[in-house]
Amino acid sequence: MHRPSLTELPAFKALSAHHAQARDWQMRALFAQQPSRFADLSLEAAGLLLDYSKNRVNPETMQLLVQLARESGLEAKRAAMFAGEKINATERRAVLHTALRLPRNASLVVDGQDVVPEVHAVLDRMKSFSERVRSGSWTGCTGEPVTDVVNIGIGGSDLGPEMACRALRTFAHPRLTMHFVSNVDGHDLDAVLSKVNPGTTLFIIASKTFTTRETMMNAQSARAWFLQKHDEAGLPRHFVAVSTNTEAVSAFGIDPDNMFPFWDWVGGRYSVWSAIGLPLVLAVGFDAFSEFLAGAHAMDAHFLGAPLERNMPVILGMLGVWYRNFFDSASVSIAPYHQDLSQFPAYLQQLEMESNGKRVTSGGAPVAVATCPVVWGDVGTNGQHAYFQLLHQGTDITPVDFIAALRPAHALAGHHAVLLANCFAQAEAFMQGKTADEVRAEMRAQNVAEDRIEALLPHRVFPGNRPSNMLLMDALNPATLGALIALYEHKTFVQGAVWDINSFDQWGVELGKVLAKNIEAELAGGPRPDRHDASTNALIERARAALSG
Ligand code: G6Q
Repeated sequence: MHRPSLTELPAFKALSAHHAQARDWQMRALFAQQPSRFADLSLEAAGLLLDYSKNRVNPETMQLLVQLARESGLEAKRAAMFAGEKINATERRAVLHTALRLPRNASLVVDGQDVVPEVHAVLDRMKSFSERVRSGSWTGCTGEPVTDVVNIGIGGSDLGPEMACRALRTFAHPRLTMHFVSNVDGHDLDAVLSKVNPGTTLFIIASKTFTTRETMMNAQSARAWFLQKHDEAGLPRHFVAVSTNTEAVSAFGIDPDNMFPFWDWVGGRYSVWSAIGLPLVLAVGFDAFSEFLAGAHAMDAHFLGAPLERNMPVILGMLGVWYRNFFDSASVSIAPYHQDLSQFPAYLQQLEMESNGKRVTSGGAPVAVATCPVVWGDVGTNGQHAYFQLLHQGTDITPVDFIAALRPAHALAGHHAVLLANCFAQAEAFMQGKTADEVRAEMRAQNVAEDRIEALLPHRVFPGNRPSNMLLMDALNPATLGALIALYEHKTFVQGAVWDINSFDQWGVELGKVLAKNIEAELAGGPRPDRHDASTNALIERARAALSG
């Protein structure tokens, strides 16, 4: 699909001109002029409310942003993705995480084959396996039920299930403790192995390719650890695999009957909905996992069907484009006011930055504008006592996405109202700021001397006018979590479509992998390394000495 460079599109030019005025707008004034601003600039879908009224936009801005989405070919690209066209052109793959959440009675024919029955056949296997583990009828080699599940995987084979298991911890089976090991750093695996009992531990080796260095090394070490206590005959009760590579799974020694497959059209960072979600199914049960899929499917239906003007992923994505490309905001902060979403910023880091951290268009030309901002954040209220200072009074404008649930999943009196009060107050403070007159009045009321007031004034003024979105759900549950993740997946898609980049490959991770392999061989001994730069040679020398000593 060829299209003109982004900066040549009429809506982009119109937005550039529009921005020349918009950059001076004050949101305080926009709220004063438009009493219906909340009603006008908020919408609900799939159990989520998005309030985007605290942004530096007016109706014309929103109309131009939607026009830009249209001129970027978003609608055709969206249709191509949902239809299973090979939109990941550099890897010649379809991108069909949305097919993983289609109901059983749907149909989606790709390359002459309906993928929905295959998807549900694997779901059925995940269901029966999880029921056996949860009920205790699946026992370890000593005859005892499983108490601990260790997922060994990295990147897309780790971040999704780990984030989701934490998010839904209040729905989890009381007997099962979930662990996630990803890092090749042995401290990661060691910390888990030192806590669990081999006779009651189930390892899930999760790797799409089943060749990833970190995962294979951790899997081999876990196997060796198991074999120190039990014999080979016990392995099938304790090791299962999630992969697309049956041969490599068998070669590792895992029975293909204990392998849960998925397909090359599921990208790693979009794979929590596939068998990669097995830890989540074990933790919360198949019914809850089905609700998780249904929540995502509801967001898919909204993204496909709602007019662009009332389309949550489109609005979220285009507001991001507005700040990235017109205000030069280099980062975006994610602030979940929900402790159970503590891993959500890390999850989004991979989702957005691996997808849209690209510098060439799908046609291979340099992108004319800045692409993915840095995504970062942590739970509220913790962030307030750390880096929110920079968000309030630093020199950059960093848009913030607040995420909160109206109802808690705990019974501790009072906490939730304090949490929500802080969440809403921060968004209000970012928008309102505090003017010099307000600071003066406040300090005079406290009888502070005039010279002291003037000295402190610049430090105590908050510029305000800092944008944020508020995402609210009734409660964090499998369905709303599914919808939330799918919302950000589609937001990422929208931005990739506007920037005309391939959001589904990740060539940038390759170079370091290859170099690490070379250095690994050098660290293992052999001739002294002299083929690197002076710095790398010297570092390798030091490590060689330490490792051999
Ligand atoms: C995600 C990436 C990457 C991948 C890991 C693990 O989109 O491709 O994070 O998920 O490198 O790969 P395997 O599942 O093949 O081990």
